[in-house]
Amino acid sequence: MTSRNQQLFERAQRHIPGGVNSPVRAFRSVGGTPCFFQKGIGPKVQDADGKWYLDYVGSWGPLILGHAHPEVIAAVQTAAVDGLTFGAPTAREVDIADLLCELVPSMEMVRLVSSGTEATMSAIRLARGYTGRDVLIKFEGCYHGHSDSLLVKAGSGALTFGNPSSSGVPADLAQHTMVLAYNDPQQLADAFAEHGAKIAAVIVEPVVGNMNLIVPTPEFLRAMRELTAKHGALLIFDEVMTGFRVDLKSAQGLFGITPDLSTFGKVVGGGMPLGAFGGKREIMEKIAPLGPVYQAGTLSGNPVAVAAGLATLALIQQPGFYEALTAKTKALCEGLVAAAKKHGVAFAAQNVGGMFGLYFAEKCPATYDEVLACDKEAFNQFFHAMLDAGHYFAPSAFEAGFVSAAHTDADIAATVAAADAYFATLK
Ligand code: KE4
Repeated sequence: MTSRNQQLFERAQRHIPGGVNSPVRAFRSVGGTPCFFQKGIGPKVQDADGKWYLDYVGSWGPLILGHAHPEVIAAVQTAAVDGLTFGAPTAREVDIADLLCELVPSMEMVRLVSSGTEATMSAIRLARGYTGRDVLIKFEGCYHGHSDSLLVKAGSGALTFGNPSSSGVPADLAQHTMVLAYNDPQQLADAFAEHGAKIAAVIVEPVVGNMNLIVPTPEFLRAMRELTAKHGALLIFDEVMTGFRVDLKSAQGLFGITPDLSTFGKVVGGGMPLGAFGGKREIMEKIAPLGPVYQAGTLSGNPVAVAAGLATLALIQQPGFYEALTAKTKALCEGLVAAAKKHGVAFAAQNVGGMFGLYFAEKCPATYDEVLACDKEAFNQFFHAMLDAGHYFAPSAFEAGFVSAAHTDADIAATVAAADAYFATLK
């Protein structure tokens, strides 16, 4: 008997490419039929067959409070009954702009958009407009959304310019993007030595969540701050995933690095379509209608999305919120590592605040190449065993995972116990 998930997936593929509205959801990396979810409550989601799972994806990061938090739902309902959108300024946008600039001291001004992709695309255009330069540096394994300049893979040589990593991206646009190795300060220094005067910006995930989780070395972060300042390039911290996820101060506060521009998404909208980019006033004043860098959006600053964001940002400021979230995420990682060790399984895990990485390897990777060396097939088997047991992890060995404030210690213990039972079968 085909499951409801299978029926829906078959039907979905008739009119939606791959049956999904975002590729990673299709389970192509792990195999099998994707889950179609119909309900979420706190740390749990229910699929179309009525099966419940403890959710460690949380919609890829936004749901730091868990699913359907009553105060967030109430805020959305209150806003929605007054109208869904006006295409005109609203008081709520002023409120969230004030709050974001208070919570992120490096931001003196902020512009709201509807996704992380829009945030990074706009920040890059702004950096190019502000500096009058074209070259963008990104790092292999980092993902910043799907705007053309970011869908670029490393060039043939170390310091050569990039080639498209997607069809439809013009080669002569990709040529303006240089893709370097994450956590390699020397290579970054060499790039600036050779091309410094042409570099508009460096964009970086200050904790990587898109090649599994990779933690930056202090030397790497310091190098990018010093080199961009020295050569008149802008440092863009893409905090779409790390923003309000790793700490209330985001990654920039956690690491003590002040970027020139920051981008946000996910948590900032509490599960509704909201992104933002911001930074120093003298840079942001280049944005239309004040300045020559055009940027716009029909639903930018949407009042219903902003209401969800404001409710979320209020709740995460509660005393002890990040201490508790970090402790639970750490307990998950330590519990999984201890269970794997007990059964002689090569496994490592680490967390930064409320995001974590799981690796079938002897130790946590620190570079893209080390991530590629992890046992992807072992992860895929783990993924499906845990899914069958009712624990939903990211359907890819190259994604980070997320814990929410709604996960209880008992939920974490139940997931560790399920993993222990699975690891025992590997002996
Ligand atoms: P969105 O356009 O998906 O809102 O944000 C793009 C983006 C930008 N920057 C970072 C650091 C991101 O992680 C993302 C999006 N993250 C992925 C998860 N790997 C979203 C999931 C998906 O693509 O479906």
